[in-house]
Amino acid sequence: MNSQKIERTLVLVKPDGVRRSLVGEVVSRIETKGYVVVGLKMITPTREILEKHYAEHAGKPFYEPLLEFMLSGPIVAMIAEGNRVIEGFRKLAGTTDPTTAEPGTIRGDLARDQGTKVVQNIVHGSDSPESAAREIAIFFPELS
Ligand code: D4T
Repeated sequence: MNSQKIERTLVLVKPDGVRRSLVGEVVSRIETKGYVVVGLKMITPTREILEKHYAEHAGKPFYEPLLEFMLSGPIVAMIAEGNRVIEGFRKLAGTTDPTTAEPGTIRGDLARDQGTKVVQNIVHGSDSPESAAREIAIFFPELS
C-alpha cells in the first residue's frame, strides 16, 4: 500500500458538469485529496475523438445516446497525477449510477438520475493504467 506508484489518469468533466459550472468543484476535490493537476483544457470534442474514447461501448444500447450527450457541449479534459491516482479518482467519483453513488463522492453529491437514455454523471476517470495511457493519448496527443 505504501509502495511508490506514481500514476496519471485522464479525468473528463462531462457536458453536464460544465453546464452546471462544476469544473472548479471537480478540480478542488482532486486537489484537496492531494493529487496534482498536470494538464487541463476545455474542448468541444469531435465525434471521432469520442468514438475512440468509448470504443469499448460501441454497439451497446446506450452508445449513441452517450455520444450525443458527450457532443452536447464543451468538456474539460485533465490529467491528474499521484500515487495510485487511477483508483483514487474512481473512489472520489463514485459509482456510475448517481442514484446509488455514495454521498461524499462527486457523483453521489452532485448528480442524480435525470431520466435520460444515458447516465449523466459529471465526470469520467480512467479505470486502469492501460486505459489511462490510451485515453491521455486521445485527449492530449501533444504529450506523446
Ligand atoms: P465513465 O467511463 O464515463 O467514467 O463512466 P464509468 O466508467 O463509470 O462507466 P462506463 O465506462 O461503464 O460507461 C460510460 C458511460 O456510459 C454511461 N452508461 C454506462 C449508461 O448510460 N448506461 C449503462 O448501462 C452504462 C454501463 C455512463 C457512463
